[in-house]
Amino acid sequence: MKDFDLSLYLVLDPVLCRDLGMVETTRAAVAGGATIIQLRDKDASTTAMVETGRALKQILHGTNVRLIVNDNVEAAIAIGADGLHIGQEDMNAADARRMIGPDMILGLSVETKALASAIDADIVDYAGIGPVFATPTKPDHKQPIGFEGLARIIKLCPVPAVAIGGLKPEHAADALSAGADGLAVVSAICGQPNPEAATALIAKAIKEARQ
Ligand code: TZP
Ligand code: MG
Repeated sequence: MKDFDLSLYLVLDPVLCRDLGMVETTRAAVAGGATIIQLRDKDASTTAMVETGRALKQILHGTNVRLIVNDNVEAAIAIGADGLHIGQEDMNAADARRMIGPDMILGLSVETKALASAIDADIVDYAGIGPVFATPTKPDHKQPIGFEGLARIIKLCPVPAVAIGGLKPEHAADALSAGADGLAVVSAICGQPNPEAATALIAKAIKEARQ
């Protein structure tokens, strides 16, 4: 069993993080209680991804916080990241698994019940499910599913799931009740005046929702 904690999953956005930067935002988020970090930078070259990824890896060294790289298999491998996250339009999960080998974590974005049912738990380690709400952070996102849709999709999902899309601290209880193992957020942390405090608020909400 792979060791990763989806509770508070920070997905980095280079534009929202422009003031503090993705590396310092990650440092703050880890101090605030983030449990897993995704480097997501759609426009970066592989070289730039690798450079940022290595800096992130240094920050995460000695913590239990895992580093996941979005889409770019080459960068994920070069960084020595803990995992790769792919969307439905990126690459076939089986092909991704062959490229990254058996030990790296593989995450897959899932927007529908059919896609959740199609997951092979021998290939994919977790699913990112959403968007729960419409969000300006991902302008091309699919139809929002709400917490009811989230619950219906998670029921059919054979792997741990993290909810994403417009999530704020006040959504922790609903996301967890729907069966999610955690909340994935971008704008609730990236670009916040105090990312550490913003992360701590979400961590607290998750902790309270679990009690
Ligand atoms: N995938 C589905 S929604 C989304 C991604 C990457 C963006 C979520 O951003 P935010 O700011 O947490 O709504
Ligand atoms: Mg993608």
